[in-house]
Amino acid sequence: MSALQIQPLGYALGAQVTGVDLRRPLDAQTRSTINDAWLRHLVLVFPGQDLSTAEQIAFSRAFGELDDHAFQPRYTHPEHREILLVTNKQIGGKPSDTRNTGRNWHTDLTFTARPAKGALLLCREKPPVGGDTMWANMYLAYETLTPRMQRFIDDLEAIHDASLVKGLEQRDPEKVAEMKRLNPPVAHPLVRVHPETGRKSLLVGQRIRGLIGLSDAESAAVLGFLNEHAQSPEFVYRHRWSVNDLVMWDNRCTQHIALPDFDQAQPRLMLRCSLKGEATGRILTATTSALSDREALMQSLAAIA
Ligand SMILES: O=C(O)CCC(=O)C(=O)O
Ligand SMILES: [Fe+2]
Repeated sequence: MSALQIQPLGYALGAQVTGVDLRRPLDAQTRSTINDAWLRHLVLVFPGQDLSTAEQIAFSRAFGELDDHAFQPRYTHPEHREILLVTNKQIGGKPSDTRNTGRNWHTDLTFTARPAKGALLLCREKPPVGGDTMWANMYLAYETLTPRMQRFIDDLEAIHDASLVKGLEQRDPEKVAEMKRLNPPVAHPLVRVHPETGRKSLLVGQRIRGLIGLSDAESAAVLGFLNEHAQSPEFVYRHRWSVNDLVMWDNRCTQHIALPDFDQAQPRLMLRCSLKGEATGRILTATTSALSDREALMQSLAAIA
């Protein structure tokens, strides 16, 4: 019999999972219990998991194919492309390019055609205070809109843009240029249907350039409202990290932000595996055909230049 325990951490989302040693291979029953809890609570915290890189990769693989982070060149672990280093520690004598990762509300990898299914982030070093991460429940963000507003946004598409990732100007210009080259603007539905639960959720955040079919002014007003709504404190779980916390989030129905509220002289080291998601995006190039509203698209693209 398993001693696995699941304890909610927040009303909107978040639960703590104890009584399981993630260094050991998962049996089918435990995997399925964890997956069910993940779909229900969206963010799972596994405290006290002193995992090697290989063990983190093995556990993550139980929940899907891993991304090799090819879209974010050279930000990965030197021996394991599956591990993204999110750290303010110097790498090779140079400031880390991930020291300011996740500083605005976002959903991972929406600047690619395949936003992540989820991610598993292991805390290895942390400052004595601060450096928390917040997640918000995007099912609730959608479900608390009026039916009239839901109908208005249900079939809209948003343009996600890697150049809106916050803090790019502080990173190595060569890497930033490569990241932008690899990631042209991409359109995603503003309202997503979760492939496992069938529930609708809002895909917003601060990396969106505009809404296809609306003018710039209309986009700004609608996105301004939706973003403010989606960040409502009652949709949020805020995690205060301990070393060896592994946090696993469902990226298909949440957004998150990593807070810079800590002494940057103190090391913070997080290791992330990203689960490959479904291709929901449409890369926007000048040659993209069969556009629903070509004129509005061209206007949006012109604004990017
Ligand atoms: O550093 C963190 O707490 C999270 C950063 C982030 O956004 C991510 O790893 O996806
Ligand atoms: Fe992130």
